[in-house]
Amino acid sequence: MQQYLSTVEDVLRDGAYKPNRTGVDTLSSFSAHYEADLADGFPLLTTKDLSGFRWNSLIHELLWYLSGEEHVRDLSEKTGIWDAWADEEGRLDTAYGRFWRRYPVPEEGLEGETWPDETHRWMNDDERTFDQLAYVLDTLRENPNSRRIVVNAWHPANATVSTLPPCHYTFVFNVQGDRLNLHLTQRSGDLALGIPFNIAAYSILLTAVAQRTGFEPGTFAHSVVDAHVYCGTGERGDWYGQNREEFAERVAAAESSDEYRELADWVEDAAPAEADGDEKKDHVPGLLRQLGREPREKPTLRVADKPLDELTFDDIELLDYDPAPGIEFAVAE
Ligand code: THF
Repeated sequence: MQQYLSTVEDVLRDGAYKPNRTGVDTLSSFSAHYEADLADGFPLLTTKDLSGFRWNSLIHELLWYLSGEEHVRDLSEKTGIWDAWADEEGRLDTAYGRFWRRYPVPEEGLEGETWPDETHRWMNDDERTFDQLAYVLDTLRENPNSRRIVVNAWHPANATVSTLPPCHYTFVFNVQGDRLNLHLTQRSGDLALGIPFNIAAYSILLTAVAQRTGFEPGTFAHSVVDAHVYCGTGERGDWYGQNREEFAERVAAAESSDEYRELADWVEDAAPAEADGDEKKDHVPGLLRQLGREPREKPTLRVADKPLDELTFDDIELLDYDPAPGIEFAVAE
């Protein structure tokens, strides 16, 4: 996906050096936007291998969103990618599915407000929660021209106490002709790790929802407010701040894959070594090597034709995927 590589290049060249709560510094840009037309194929990155254990993690993460669970107890048996943010009982506020499937509804509102009662169509039985995904599927079937087909994972009050409020916090479905489009807004995006998973997961969701409502999968559009590349802890991270201009100039000058590789080697040589335990938290050299790779033919996605709530791992198939080798990045917590 060329648009992904351009975004990474933009952030490495123009991004501001920005330390943050994780202790792993970043190069960060405001407002990245790109689109992928699913009619051209499934936009899984081909410039690094996302099959095998990475595909396993990203599919189980999506199935977990769909499940509505507010804990990682079952997800943890399949992948550890969410474990760092859960409490001892496995609970976490960023459990997207909790908001997608069970968004809290007040008992009673202030004067002048209206809220659904328990018998309302999309309210879940026995709890004051609302199933946003059921609302989406029904509305696409009954009133496809609606401009209110919004799913919201952001709860302002919860966000102030949560250890990690949702990053990709709202998405909107939009019908044009026979095409169903999805626009995702993300407040914060880790370009090396999270974003490739998000592109894949929401493209699968768009495909599955389109199939179930009689539309062709259309465009996946992604807006990322703070798009960043993690560049390491301690002196390693500081180095990018101190050498911001020279590094930016070198990124701007690199064009061929050999030049990107040389630049990655220069960074590895010039920047202080990562501390023990912090290896690969600097994503810059890996992304520079990735920038030197040509995107390949897009793979094909096949999703079995059954209700969303019955989808399992084997129902989501990846065909004709021929990626470049995988790249190892460590996650900032
Ligand atoms: N925090 C940070 N710093 N980056 C993120 O991408 C991120 N997430 C979630 C919550 N906080 C975040 C967690 N999602 C990987 C992928 C997604 C994650 C966390 C980690 C990861 O390490 N991926 C590896 C494969 C690891 C595996 O499969 O075990 C990779 O190479 O892709 C954004 O949603």
